[in-house]
Amino acid sequence: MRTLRTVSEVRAALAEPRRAGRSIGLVPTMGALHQGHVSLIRRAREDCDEVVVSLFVNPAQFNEAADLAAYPRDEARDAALAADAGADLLWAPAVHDVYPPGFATTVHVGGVSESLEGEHRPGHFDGVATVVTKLLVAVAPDVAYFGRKDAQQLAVIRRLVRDLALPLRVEGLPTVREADGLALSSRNARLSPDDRRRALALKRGLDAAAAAATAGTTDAEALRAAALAAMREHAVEPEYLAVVDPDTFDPVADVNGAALVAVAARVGEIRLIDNTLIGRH
Ligand code: PAJ
Repeated sequence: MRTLRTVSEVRAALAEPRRAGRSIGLVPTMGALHQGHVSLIRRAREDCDEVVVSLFVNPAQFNEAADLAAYPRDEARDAALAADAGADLLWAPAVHDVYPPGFATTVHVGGVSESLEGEHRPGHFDGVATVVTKLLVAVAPDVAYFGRKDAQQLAVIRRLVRDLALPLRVEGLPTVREADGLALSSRNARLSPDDRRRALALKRGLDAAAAAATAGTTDAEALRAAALAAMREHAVEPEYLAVVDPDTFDPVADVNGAALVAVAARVGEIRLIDNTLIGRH
């Protein structure tokens, strides 16, 4: 596996494989790789001839300076994990490679980016959409891989790719979890032992909503109430807890097709998100 820094290096490295008709898969990450990231890289390895993993802690998508400062960084460890999972190229640019002096462009995806994460993290999805556009344009992959753990991000990226008619397929892969159900996240390492136990509130809340849906409840308020009660058993209050359409992220009042239950909560200092699909899907 080779490590590259600049957009020109990436273009040069992919020119020959592209000429030879080899398929290219891209897995965008911010590093601190865990088994969730590894599942995306492995899938790209199965599907594609050339696997590119990008590693860039994107300042533009952090709406809290402290969160950006505390974000774990260990390129050597990430490089070893990416290579082991089957990556051919690791693109780990510096901030000035992605945002050279005078950079003045923002990609804004309307609609789907406005609720939930968009409301609670102002500017976050503009930062995500801008950097992902830059990664997609530089690598020009046939397939790009994202996790359903960040369901709204996935919906924003699908909208972006459709709206700009970018010639690639977007794959959304299932959330990888710890044995007890906690969704893997680079931020989990920063939970204290007590908060690690309380962090289960999110999954337990989602499970309660899913169980109520399976038992026949379709009213979103009743589903939310079931989830809230389960979360409170762990002494966690959600920042938001919503039943939404999985494509538009508009609220759903009565679930009669597929719906997504999405939750965000602060556990100690750490902000966590999770979601689950309910209904017919
Ligand atoms: P990051 O948080 O590093 O996540 C990179 C990819 O891994 C995302 O597509 C995310 O949804 C996926 N992922 C994270 N945890 C997962 C889990 N437990 N199971 C399955 N997949 C998981 O998301 C970002 O980086 C950034 O916003 C990025 C898209 C790279 C743009 O900067």
